[in-house]
Amino acid sequence: MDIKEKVELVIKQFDLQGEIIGKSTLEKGHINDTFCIEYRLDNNIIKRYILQRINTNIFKNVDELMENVFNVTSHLKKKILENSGDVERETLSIIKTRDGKNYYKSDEGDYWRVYNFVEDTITYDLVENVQDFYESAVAFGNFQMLLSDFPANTLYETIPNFHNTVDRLDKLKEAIKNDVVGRVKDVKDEIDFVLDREKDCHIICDLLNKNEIPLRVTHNDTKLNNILIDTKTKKAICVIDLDTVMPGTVLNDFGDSIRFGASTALEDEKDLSKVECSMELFEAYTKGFIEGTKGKLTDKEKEMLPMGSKLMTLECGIRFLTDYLQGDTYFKISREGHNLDRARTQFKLVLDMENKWQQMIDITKKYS
Ligand code: ADP
Ligand code: GN1
Ligand code: MG
Repeated sequence: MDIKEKVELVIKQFDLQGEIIGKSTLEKGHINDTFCIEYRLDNNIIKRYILQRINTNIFKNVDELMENVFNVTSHLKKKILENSGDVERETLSIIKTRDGKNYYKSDEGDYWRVYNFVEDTITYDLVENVQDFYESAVAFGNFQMLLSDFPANTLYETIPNFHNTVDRLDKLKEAIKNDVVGRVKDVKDEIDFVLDREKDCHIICDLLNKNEIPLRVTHNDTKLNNILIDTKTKKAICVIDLDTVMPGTVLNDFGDSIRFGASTALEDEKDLSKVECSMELFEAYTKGFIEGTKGKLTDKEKEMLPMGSKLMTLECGIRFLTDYLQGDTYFKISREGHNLDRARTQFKLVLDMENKWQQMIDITKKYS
């Protein structure tokens, strides 16, 4: 059965009304398969939904994952209502199956879920203007605060050691040793780049272990295309992709946004001369994020924001490189060498941040 036929069958399992008039694939994320399904209701109104096939190669326990998403979105809805916000637009809503479940498991063993489609929004892979990036920072900072009283002990760890940079480095070393697809010989420079920074990989893990920074409920995947921006008001209104909401550190959430959004080029740009970490964008995000977190960050957290940026970028590069060495089994690719291109942009960004280090520190101090 091809994917179109699967989609056809699967949507019948969800509690959706009306006549289906359209189906399309959304290509943004690297992990799940995402579709937009369009229905016409009896009164001629058009209603759209997001249908996703969850990547079970990565998310091993969908039941736990969906329990997390349900509990987190329920918590967010309560908070949004308290703040007189719009619950339909400011967070995801799970659409249940006809038998009242948060997801559907097909006979073939695929797991599917449906969310409300948040209309009149856009996601960016590259910042188009500084103000949008600032707005996304306020929203991600605010998201962090909305979850500050979420009971962290009720959350399942959907991907163990997700942002354990030391573990990521160990996995890279293992991939180098095994060299299953014979690519190690082609990436000596990239490997050396990482190994030269081996010590850095320990910094955030050490801070957490020594309780010098707090463990919080964090999003863990705060790239710009995981936030929906209202096309009319230009405000960042809805944080999506909640699969990795888990206990973590705010340094990673901040850093992940910087590595993706403060870059002057796409994550997979082949021409590395185009890839820089823009200090204008770094400043806008720092200002917005610190404002969005409403004074809740500790002095140590603020001090370490530049380090969070560098290490999340390095870690992401390590992950792309590892996947390249393992034969591209984790991140979706659409061309030969795609993961290597991605790894290279991350390393170029790390280098650029190192060159601009004092500037990054000064900017952070200015808003602390
Ligand atoms: P992945 O885990 O593969 O990154 P996402 O959940 O981030 O998947 O979804 C992929 C893309 O689909 C997003 O970047 C966004 O553009 C779009 N999208 C996802 N959920 C919604 C939604 N509820 N409303 C509108 N667009 C959405
Ligand atoms: C993946 O799901 P998506 O595309 O938003 C990945 C992130 C990486 C990112 C790199 C669950 O994010 O950790 O930083 O790609 N998500 C998962 O673009 O591994
Ligand atoms: Mg995503």
